[in-house]
Amino acid sequence: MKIAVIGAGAMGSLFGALLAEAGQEVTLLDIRQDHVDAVNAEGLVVEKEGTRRQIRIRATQDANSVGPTDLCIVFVKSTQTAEAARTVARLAGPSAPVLTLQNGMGNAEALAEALDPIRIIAGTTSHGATFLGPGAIRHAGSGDTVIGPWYEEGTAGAEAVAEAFDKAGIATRVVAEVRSVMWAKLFINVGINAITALTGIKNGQLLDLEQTRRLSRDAVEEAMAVAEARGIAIEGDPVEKVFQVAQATGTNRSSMGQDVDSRRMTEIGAINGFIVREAQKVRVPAPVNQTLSALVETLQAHY
Ligand code: KPL
Repeated sequence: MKIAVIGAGAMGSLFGALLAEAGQEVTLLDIRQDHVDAVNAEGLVVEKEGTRRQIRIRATQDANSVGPTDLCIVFVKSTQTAEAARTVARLAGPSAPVLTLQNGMGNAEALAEALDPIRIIAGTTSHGATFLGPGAIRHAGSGDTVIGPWYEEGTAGAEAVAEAFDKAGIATRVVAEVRSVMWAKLFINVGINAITALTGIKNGQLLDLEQTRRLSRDAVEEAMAVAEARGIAIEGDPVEKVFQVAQATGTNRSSMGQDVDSRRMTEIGAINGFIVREAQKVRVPAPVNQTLSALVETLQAHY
């Protein structure tokens, strides 16, 4: 399968490398020249639990040199999805599926504005990865990947993608109703990302103090009220799940924490900011998410 990964940060590079290692014809498309040059020169270095693999994979900054592809996987930051959608429209085969596994909400919608919506597959992944520098990532932990069609009734396109992922060691489940899975992941990001980004702590440290536990719980409960008002099915106890993920990824900095540390724009608008906008639509109060959003926006405005 000819695959393009749009956005080769930690997660895009990881998925691309695992698929390339399994024999797929993968190209990483990224704007960072130093990363592209390093990957082309030496392969992508993947560190995992003290081991180090060097995986041969093609990388480029030039979308015109890539297509037509059988599958595009979008991994850019949510702030860049609209632009990525235009790139995908140029390089993907006319009916090729387009998969988003990005954090936050609004990405599938942005892709669906530029591309035939029935091609779009959305999902979540709980693999952990950190960008170490040009040409190198750390695979911090394996997790589940869940995907499903964004609009279409059938799951045929998603099944083919899941098969390729499974062969690459990326355990993947296909569901018919992907929106509630994406909300479940959103609750996790709502409860962890902004708080860790603002305070400089690691995910696990969120559990150490009653103050951060309460903030996290309040933010997630507001998000749950919004989800309920939108008719989204909520499974299990999302607050408990947030605490479990914080524990399981305890030594990691969240992706938003890493963004703030490196003075990059964050995905706040697709996470707590998304909750604030949805809350306004359904007239549910969301003061904690509003405050977290305002603080992260202020922080990044003053880099
Ligand atoms: O998805 C994540 C992120 O950092 O964006 C979590 C699950 C919080 C892991 O760090």
